[in-house]
Amino acid sequence: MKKIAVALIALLPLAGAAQAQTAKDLLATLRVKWNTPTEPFKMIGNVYYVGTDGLASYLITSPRGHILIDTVMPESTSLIKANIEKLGFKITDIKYLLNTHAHIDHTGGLAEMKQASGGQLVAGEADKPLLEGGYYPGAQDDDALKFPPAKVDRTVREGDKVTIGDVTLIARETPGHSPGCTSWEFSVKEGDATRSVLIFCSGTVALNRLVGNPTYSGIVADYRKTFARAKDMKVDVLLAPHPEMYKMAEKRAKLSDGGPNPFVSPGEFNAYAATLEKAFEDALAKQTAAAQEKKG
Ligand code: 4NZ
Ligand code: ZN
Repeated sequence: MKKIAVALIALLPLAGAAQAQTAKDLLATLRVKWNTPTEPFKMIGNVYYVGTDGLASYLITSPRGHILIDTVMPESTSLIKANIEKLGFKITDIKYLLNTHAHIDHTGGLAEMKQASGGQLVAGEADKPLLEGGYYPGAQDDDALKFPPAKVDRTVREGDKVTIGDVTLIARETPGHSPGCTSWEFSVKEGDATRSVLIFCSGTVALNRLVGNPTYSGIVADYRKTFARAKDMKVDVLLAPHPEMYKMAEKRAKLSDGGPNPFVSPGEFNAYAATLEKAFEDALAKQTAAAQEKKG
């Protein structure tokens, strides 16, 4: 994990061909954990983890059909399918496929899952061209980051709802990590309690260029808008596309019958977003300094 973080940071000042090569090397390292299987399990209420050891995918079930949020790398779609079936659910009962953001590690199986389930793909409006083109924003010709394109059936903006039976998910615009980065908010019943869940899109800088030739125009303002909003969002259960973002493994190990649900962690999202904001401002300062140095 440390090695990966260092690699991501080291990557930031690079541009063009050098960056493409590094993304490829980085991907080769990340792919190992990203493609390692893990047992699917019930997290809370009607929310199930059906991802891999290193990448999340969530199944939200209802008697009227299910919602799948994100897939993983293109080569690991069979792991997601097997996990869903292992839990006793049917792929063909998936009515909606939702996406947090259009990056290969979360979209790789969308086209295949659409085909297999017959479900409708719903995503943030600004990510539609990326999903339908199968490329990383600002890196159209980087083969390492390409994924199978998937047709978006419905785009969402702030406050739009996706409903199936008694389950309603609300789209929250949290742009920056990708232009259409969409977090999904909903509530679950846990005994007598109702908990608010947020599947946060992401707020890391990762491969994004913030200055000079930015990944997309307006990226800096978008990140800042997201961090500002995060401050007053009330979230009981934080979930995200990368399981380490909310210490999934640690919490999973604490799951027990009758005990408090370890995924209930009010305030964790706000604290996590504050660390992301700091990391973003640090990365912005570094990228700005590197760009100035290059100019001379
Ligand atoms: S992400 C790679 N989704 O921004 C791709 O965390 C996407 C990410 C990280 C790393 N990559 O290709 O190495
Ligand atoms: Zn991403």
